[in-house]
Amino acid sequence: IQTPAPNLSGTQTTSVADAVVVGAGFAGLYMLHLLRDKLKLKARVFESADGVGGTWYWNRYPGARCDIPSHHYSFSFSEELQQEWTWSEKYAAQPEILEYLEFVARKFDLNKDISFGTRVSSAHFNEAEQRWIITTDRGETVVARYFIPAVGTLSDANIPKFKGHGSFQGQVLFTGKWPKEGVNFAGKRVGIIGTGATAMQAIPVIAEQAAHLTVFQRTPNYGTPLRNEPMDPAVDREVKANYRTLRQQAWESFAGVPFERLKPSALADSPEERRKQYEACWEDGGFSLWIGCYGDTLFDHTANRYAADFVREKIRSRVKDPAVAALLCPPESQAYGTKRQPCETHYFETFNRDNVRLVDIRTQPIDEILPTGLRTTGGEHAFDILIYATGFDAFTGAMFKMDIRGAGGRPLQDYWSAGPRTLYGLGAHGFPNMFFITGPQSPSVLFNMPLGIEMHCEWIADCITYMNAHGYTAISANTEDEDRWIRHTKELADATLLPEATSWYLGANIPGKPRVFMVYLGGGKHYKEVISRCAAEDYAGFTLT
Ligand code: FAD
Ligand code: N01
Repeated sequence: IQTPAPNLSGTQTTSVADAVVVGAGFAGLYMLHLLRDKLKLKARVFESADGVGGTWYWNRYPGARCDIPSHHYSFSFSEELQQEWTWSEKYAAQPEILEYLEFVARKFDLNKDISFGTRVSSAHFNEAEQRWIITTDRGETVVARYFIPAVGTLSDANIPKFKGHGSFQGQVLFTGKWPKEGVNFAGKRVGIIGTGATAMQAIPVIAEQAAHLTVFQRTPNYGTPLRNEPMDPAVDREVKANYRTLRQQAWESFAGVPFERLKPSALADSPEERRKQYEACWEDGGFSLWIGCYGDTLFDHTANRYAADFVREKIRSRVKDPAVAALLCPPESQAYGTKRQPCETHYFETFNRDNVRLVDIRTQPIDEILPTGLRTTGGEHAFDILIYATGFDAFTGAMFKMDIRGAGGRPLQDYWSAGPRTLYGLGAHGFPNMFFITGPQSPSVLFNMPLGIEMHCEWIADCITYMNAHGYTAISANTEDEDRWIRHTKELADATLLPEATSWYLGANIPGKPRVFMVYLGGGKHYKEVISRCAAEDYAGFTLT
């Protein structure tokens, strides 16, 4: 299929493509493979990093690893790939996941169509030509029919600007932009701000290497053990012999990972049965206690409190100093698992070490960053290295870093000023031919992401195939269908306890961001049925022209 060069007065056209994809993580890589190798389109990918990997390129902090088993946290689209690649651990660490994605890029010869070290600065829709005009920070302009920002939901760093920001004279690090060459902590005093999933992975490893580590905690977290282990070759053989069934089970599950122990309700069990079930899930590790234990943990306050009490009891049993344990225990007012459940390895035991100190910045907030460290309202803390493990401006951060303008020159930032508006997390009204991958209002971050990414990339590829076959040049979501989907997403979220938390799911971690629950909670299986039906009904809910 040839895209004719458009005649755009006043626009410097340096190249033409059928599609431009932004980002070369799981999403950008698979999207490129489908567009180029299945649809035979000319696709260009731009990636600001100098290599593939996305999350796994940037997050090189000590302890970084996935918390969905590697056999699941991987592409399923190629049986050959599944058989060829062997994971060394149950939960792969960052270097291995990066190696895997580099392997995928080599295997499918993807690098030749990716421009690395290139940031997309803007994407404007030209209505007359029905094309996107995409510009990069290297001065390149590409004109394309389709614009697919695969920029990641968790890729835009949230670095709080405390008073004195920038004045620290030692080394400053952000976990999501960790230096490639690594960091030597030997003999160093380190301060780390944040106790989310990232910090919980990094803290135990850094504590073993540094002379001293000060942890600044605003909100304690219900971490549970990951229980990583070397890959048992027998397990690997078994999985590879039955991969199809395993993936099918994943699709049948709520979050894209099957859990064998899941029971409907914690309220239906006696206290003895409940304890047995909690202990078994605790021993399983990973997300078992969170979403693989009782179906009502995230729906019912009483069921949630049973689980929360259980985790608090475990924290107290792991931390020797009762005062420190009390600080590490989330209060009863904070429901269990309504912030994303962090999986940890010796996190709580780390606070038994002599070289680790926990500072509660909820009661004594950070006052100022100093050249030598920082000052809280309780006193000064000196260190050589300051780490921000303060998370991401999720979903919209990376999108808004680009100047995206749809029909009529309307900025996406304006259209989404009260929170993201999408149909199925795939497209937005007035932004024709722009597709999101794991966008807001899709299962996205509450689903096994490589599988969710595959589902979206395949839907997009099928949609483009359909448009070409029927001679359509543009597709855009209908406003009323967006309204319906947004309402439905909100209703589902409101039926759970999740919107109670001040989490990044709601944008609550970013000052001034609208508080809108951005994840579709109807489960991956149901969601897949919804978007498949939409496609089967000639993309009902979208207008094709
Ligand atoms: P990303 O991997 O974020 O890739 C987006 C890419 O877009 C980046 O490389 C970025 O540089 C590039 N980009 C952004 N803006 C621009 C621009 N303007 N111009 C050019 N390039 C741009 N999910 C799970 O399901 N299970 C897990 O166990 C899990 N573990 C995680 C651990 C960590 C530490 C983090 C941060 C996330 C984790 N996630 C996990 C979520 C993870 O982000 C996804 O699983 C997946 O890697 C996302 O892939 P992606 O391609 O959509 O986005
Ligand atoms: O980010 P977070 P993350 N002053 O936002 C604190 C995935 N992931 O990078 O809770 C003081 O969860 C903030 O405090 P509070 C996973 O989806 C997966 O840890 O807002 N503190 C919190 O403690 C995860 O959910 C893995 O009170 C401030 C921390 O910084 C997502 O990525 C591993 C602050 C940020 O926690 C994000 O996790 C890592 C301020 N102004 C990440 N601002 C796996 O295991 C923020 N904080 C697979």
